[in-house]
Amino acid sequence: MTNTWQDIKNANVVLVMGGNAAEAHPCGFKWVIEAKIENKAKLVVVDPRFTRTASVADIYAPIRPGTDIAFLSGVIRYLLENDAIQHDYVRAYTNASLIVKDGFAFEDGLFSGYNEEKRSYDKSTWDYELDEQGYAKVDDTWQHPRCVMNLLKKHIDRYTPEMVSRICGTPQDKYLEICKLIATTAEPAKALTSLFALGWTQHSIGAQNIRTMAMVQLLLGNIGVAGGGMNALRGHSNIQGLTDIGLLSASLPGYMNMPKDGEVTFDKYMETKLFKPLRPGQTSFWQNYRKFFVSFQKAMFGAAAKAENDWAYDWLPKLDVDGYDILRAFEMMNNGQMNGYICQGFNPMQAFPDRGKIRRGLSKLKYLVVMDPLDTETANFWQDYGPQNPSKPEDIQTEVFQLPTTCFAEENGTLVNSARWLQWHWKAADAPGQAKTDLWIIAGLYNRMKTMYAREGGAFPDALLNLTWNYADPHEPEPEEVSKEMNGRALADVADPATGAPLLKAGQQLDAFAQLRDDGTTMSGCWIFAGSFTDKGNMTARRDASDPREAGIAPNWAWAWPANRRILYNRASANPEGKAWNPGKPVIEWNGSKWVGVDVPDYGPTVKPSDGVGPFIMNAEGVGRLFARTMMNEGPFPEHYEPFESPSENVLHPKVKSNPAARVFASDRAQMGVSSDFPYVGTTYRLTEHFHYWTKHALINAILQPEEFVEIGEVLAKEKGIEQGAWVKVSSKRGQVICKAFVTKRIKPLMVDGKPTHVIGCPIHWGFTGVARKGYGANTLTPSVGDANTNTPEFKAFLLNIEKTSPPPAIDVAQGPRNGPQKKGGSL
Ligand SMILES: Nc1nc2c(c(=O)[nH]1)N[C@H]1C(S)=C(S)[C@@H](COP(=O)(O)OP(=O)(O)OC[C@H]3O[C@@H](n4cnc5c(=O)[nH]c(N)nc54)[C@H](O)[C@@H]3O)O[C@H]1N2
Ligand SMILES: Nc1nc2c(c(=O)[nH]1)N[C@H]1C(S)=C(S)[C@@H](COP(=O)(O)OP(=O)(O)OC[C@H]3O[C@@H](n4cnc5c(=O)[nH]c(N)nc54)[C@H](O)[C@@H]3O)O[C@H]1N2
Ligand SMILES: [Mo]
Repeated sequence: MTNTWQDIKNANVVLVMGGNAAEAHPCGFKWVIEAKIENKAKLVVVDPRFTRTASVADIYAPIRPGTDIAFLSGVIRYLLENDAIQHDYVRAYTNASLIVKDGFAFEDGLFSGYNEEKRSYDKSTWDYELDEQGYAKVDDTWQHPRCVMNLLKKHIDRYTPEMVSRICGTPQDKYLEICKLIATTAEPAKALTSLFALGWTQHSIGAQNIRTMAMVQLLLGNIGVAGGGMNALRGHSNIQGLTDIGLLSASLPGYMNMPKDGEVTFDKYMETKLFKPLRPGQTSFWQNYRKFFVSFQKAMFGAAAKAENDWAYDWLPKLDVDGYDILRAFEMMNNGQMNGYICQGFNPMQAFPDRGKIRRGLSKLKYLVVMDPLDTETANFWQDYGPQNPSKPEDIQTEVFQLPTTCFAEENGTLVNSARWLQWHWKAADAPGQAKTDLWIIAGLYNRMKTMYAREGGAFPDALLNLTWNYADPHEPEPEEVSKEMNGRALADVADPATGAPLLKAGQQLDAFAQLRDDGTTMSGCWIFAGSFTDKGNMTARRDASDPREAGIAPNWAWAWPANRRILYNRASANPEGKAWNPGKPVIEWNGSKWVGVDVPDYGPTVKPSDGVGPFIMNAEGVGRLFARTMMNEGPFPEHYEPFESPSENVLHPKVKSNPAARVFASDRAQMGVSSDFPYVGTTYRLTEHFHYWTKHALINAILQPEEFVEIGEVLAKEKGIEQGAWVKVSSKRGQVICKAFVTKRIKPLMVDGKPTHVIGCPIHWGFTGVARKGYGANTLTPSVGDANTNTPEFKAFLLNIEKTSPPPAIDVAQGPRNGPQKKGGSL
């Protein structure tokens, strides 16, 4: 989230599109209700299904899964055509006036620079025209045909209301009603908040869905202000923390990049990191990259990371591909290129697409380690045989090690929530049985490997042997110790570079990332967390809920990265002179000598409004990007592409149907179905009553939602002769699920390009372990194709068929895997 949960109450319009907050975020959703009641906010919901969120909406519109870019591009067209943009904001705080290079082009669905063989772009034309000093050229009058504003107008011109309705199946009157309401927030004192989750991310054009909305928000002047923002409602309680500390395979902590194998030296690596400002006087904050990186290396390798060895740069792994994401890992397993796999708190048999492929991959491993408090489908993958899985358990040679762990309630630690708050939690109970903490297990693995390397040597012992491991008990580090390490501390006395005055004493915990140094005198495991655990104490354990100005900012509750800032880009809440756009809800303002307000300002108190420093301090141009330069892999502007499996042609450019840069392996392409065999659109989602694949192990949840089902509309049910509760066979090119049909009024056929299109909804929660009835799992059906930027699988739009069928033979709930052998227990 750029903003916070509490801040939602400040919105005038709440747009829930690409998610179902009332069901997936029921606690946070109270702030939407608060906005409706206290702030007279209007709630708009755009979802293929009429959800519980939709049930309290002022306007609900249906949409065909995978077509949000067309819808939102249409919104941009509407805003520009009706002059409903916040002009002063757009001029001062976006790149609308910057001039793009000659040579940039878009034709027949492709941007300039496409390489069909590699399925990727040479992005060199997707950039600004520079002047002699290396600054982007500007035309404030918006006359230049290649200024971003004019290119944008041209690009979105095709998305007329007729075209939007033709692609999305959304009735035109509903769509225009929504455009009109969204447009009201172009007023400086009005804000719209965008709440989204997987309905936008889980597509082959997922990241561009979100970008399109970010562009809408920039045009409306809704970023950085109270009640505005782009608010990703995140999933697991600590999934924000997962990305923050660099657990994605191509990242290092704090959103730094893992080195690539071409970056053979530290200097070469740094060449692409220090973004020189693209406009005069801009902050371009990543210029501090070296400080963050060197401090990270000092946290990793301590005294062994020295200037002479380039801070042990050589000890970091180098990527030979874009990243070892999960789709790639399973592709490699299937190709026999991966021997072992450690699943820590991960159940890919349930969670990843094309379950047949997941199972085949796991079957080829030599060993599989599962660290989990529960007995998962992944740990038992070898049991899941039957009609869809020809291999028998005795034919699978994979050795499975199950290491039972504690769960969050059985240990101390922090969770980072969607609002970027690090919140400490306290252990509530001892773990049962032989369960051990993840820290104990990882420490055990590390200590054993270190001993083996020290004793026997090995191909590359340096990184392992030099890893910092200064914990009081090396066999079980305390969460507090790890948190302090993430925050970072001074390794020597540090002086203020400007005045020479002493700033930090050796050993002192850092108060802020501004104190980080690139000379080896500071260390920090994750620079954005600097300030979370200082010598004053554990800031994440703070529980003061007071909110002095009722602004929706409780500055002393937990700690938010960066710098305890609650609203990102909050400089944009004030006009270029430093006065709040919305005097009723100011965030920060210039009082003549400094920045004051309810939140921690974006940058230092001495930066005057007249200095002209833009609010988007991470960007080299200092402004928000309507044209995304070289950032995205499929284009600097968003474009509508069909899902990889879709019943519709791409009416904008039939030759380029789907995202030309999306991640798809050849073997997966062969597994794509066509609409003549699979005529309906499938989508998958969660239910309030279950949390993923855990709660089927809990009796109460298993009683609330006992068994697998799919939802279909009444029209389709009638066409196919399927009664309420009938057994159906739901199939895709990759597999089939036999479950009950739930016939509902909440899913209606959509008229897409003149044809009725039916959506089949598949909740995701059932499998073959736990106490709920056994199910196949929705990912038996889903395709293995990933977004071009994030590799997030396309779980939300694919092709299905559905037929009435007789009950499957093994529905006795006391049996084990539906397709598998008898197993004791597991009855409801
Ligand atoms: N009770 C419960 N809560 C949870 C979870 C859980 O398992 N159970 N899981 C947590 C996790 S990990 C996550 S990531 C979040 C996910 O939170 P959400 O993303 O809100 O959850 P989903 O149920 O996947 O809902 C996605 C919604 O998007 C809609 N949708 C599908 N395709 C499209 C599309 O193309 N366009 C639009 N506009 N909408 C579309 C679906 O109909 C559905 O209503 O939930 C978290 N909260
Ligand atoms: N078709 C389809 N597929 C989806 C989705 C969808 O919408 N549609 N959503 C996707 C999303 S957003 C997500 S997040 C994934 C979720 O996929 P997973 O994260 O794989 O699923 P979970 O069941 O949430 O969690 C995995 C395991 O973590 C264990 N665990 C809990 N606490 C701890 C702990 O402290 N330590 C350890 N070691 N283990 C622990 C749980 O017992 C559980 O078995 O599913 C994805 N798959
Ligand atoms: Mo998630």
